[in-house]
Amino acid sequence: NHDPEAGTAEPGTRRRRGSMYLEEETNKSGVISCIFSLKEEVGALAKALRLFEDNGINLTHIESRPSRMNREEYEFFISVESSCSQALDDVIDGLRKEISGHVHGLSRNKQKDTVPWFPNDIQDLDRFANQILSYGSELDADHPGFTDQVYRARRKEFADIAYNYRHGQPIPRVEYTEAEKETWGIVFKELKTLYPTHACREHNRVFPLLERYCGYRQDNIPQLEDVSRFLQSCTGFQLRPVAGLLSSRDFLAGLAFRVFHSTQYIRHGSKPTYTPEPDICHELLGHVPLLADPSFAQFSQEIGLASLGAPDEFIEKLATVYWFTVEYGLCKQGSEIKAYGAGLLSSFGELQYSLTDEPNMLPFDPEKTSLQKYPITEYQPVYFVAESFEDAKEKVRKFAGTIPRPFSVRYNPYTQSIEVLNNT
Ligand code: HBI
Ligand code: NLE
Ligand code: FE
Repeated sequence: NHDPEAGTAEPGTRRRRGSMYLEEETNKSGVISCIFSLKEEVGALAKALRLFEDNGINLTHIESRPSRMNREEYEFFISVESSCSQALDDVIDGLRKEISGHVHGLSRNKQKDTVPWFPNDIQDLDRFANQILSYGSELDADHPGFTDQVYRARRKEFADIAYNYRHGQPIPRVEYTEAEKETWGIVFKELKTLYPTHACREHNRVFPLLERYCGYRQDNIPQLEDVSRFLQSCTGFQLRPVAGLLSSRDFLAGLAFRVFHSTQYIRHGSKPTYTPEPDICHELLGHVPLLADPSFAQFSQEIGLASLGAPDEFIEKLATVYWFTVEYGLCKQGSEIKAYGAGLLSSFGELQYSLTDEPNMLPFDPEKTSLQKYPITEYQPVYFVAESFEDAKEKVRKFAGTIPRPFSVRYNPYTQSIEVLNNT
């Protein structure tokens, strides 16, 4: 033992030193403790400890307890000096190969080891209702509706519907005002002229069905409840009213359950061809047609599943991938490039702009795309072009595999809950 203090330290002192280590960054993984279990037999512990000796590791703590998972096993909890952390990683690998029981490394930095909370059950989504980031009923000062008292009061009504909504309830129907219907009418009419040339084939395939079954018309704003039922019959996706922007983590988590958080209010009538925030035009004209497509629905859910319990840095990357696909994606179809991103399909102005030679077009590659910075209140300077939906899905799946998460997840549609797998 080369620690000059180790031999003389009182138990109390030791604990204080332990907490100092908490703030110390010495290596990548930061593992300084581990738990391993061994079959109860002669020499088992000695064999395991030899691995530590061979790697020159000085143990500072060891204790044992009967395993609660397996009656024939004992669990050993050991700690090492933080300078041995790198070597401990090797020993943990060695233990995994050589012993019959399981091994679990513990990081000294608690923060690193903690998995962020995520909804396990579809009803858990009720907890997001009042975690709106901005807007909601509080419009930012640069919003066109900021000084419009009528518009503000109306936004509050919509926010209240969303706050009071609980999973399983029908989405309350809204009687839209003449002014609101007029705004919808302009957006609807103009976009419809662009879809045949600018929208991807999946969007164009579903759109007539929405006109037939869901009341998509220039003079009618469809009801979320009707659209949600239609979607459920196509892909199992359902809509859930939301008061405004959710955090990326919350928003993506909904997708894991095939729940799409949808605003119900409409943009301010002064600027129908582009608004930076989602509104009912964006949800119904941009998102809904693609959520009715099985392949795209699966793509969306996979992004959601990848986000559950992921570290913040990864959520940011995933949100960026979402941004450049689901919101602003372009896609090759035949010899042409078409829009499948909802932010494009709901903005007459940007949809036109996106297929001119003004913006930059780069090939979609999650590794690179996830690092691209983007503005949220103006037309995108850069778009990423996918080879096809299937190709984008495959690439995102690979990318999601790089997520540092000590478990994997699967959605059980029968119970509408998340199953957590190989969680050791
Ligand atoms: N919240 N309500 C709502 N609607 C969105 O489309 C939305 C969101 N939060 C974040 C978000 N979109 C994306 O920009 C990504 O961060 C996931
Ligand atoms: N810019 C889009 C529109 O005007 O419909 C909305 C984008 C929401 C992310
Ligand atoms: Fe959107």
